[in-house]
Amino acid sequence: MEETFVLIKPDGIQRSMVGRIIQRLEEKGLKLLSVKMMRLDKKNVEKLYPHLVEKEFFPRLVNFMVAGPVLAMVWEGEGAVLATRKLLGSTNPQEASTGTIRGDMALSVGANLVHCSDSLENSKKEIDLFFSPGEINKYEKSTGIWLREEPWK
Ligand code: IDP
Ligand code: MG
Repeated sequence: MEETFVLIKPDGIQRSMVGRIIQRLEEKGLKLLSVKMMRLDKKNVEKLYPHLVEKEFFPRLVNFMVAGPVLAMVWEGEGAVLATRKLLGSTNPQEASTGTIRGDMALSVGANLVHCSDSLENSKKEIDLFFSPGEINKYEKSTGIWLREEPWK
């Protein structure tokens, strides 16, 4: 089972999209293991986006990410990292397919509602940035077996 890190950005909170975003992830069959509302600072954003710190737009990205509270979450499921990337859609909402969260609910690359990890390796790093091991709730769901092809096994 994979775990992935998902963060609803300040625009998602301000636009009251929290419920809808969580619903999409739940509908897919992913399981919520932890959730934390917080206010990011510049250091958090640098650690979340180390590959972008040299970009011309990075100062704007920081300003945006610290502009209001965010919702950090850990989700679990089979192939959870790629499944969540696909649910979110392309980085630029203008290019994201209809049916994806960014494709359906956003218009601008600078305000694309939600972050998720892009690899299993990065998911572990990002979860560690925001959660301690004791904050991750591992538990069984009675419906979980029906997400598998052979639930009786
Ligand atoms: P991702 O969020 O789809 O993983 P990344 O390339 O990791 O995409 O970029 C992180 C975030 O930085 C994006 O979600 C977006 O908010 C912002 N970003 C990326 N590229 C641009 C850009 O060209 N202009 C403005 N913001 C950008
Ligand atoms: Mg990324």
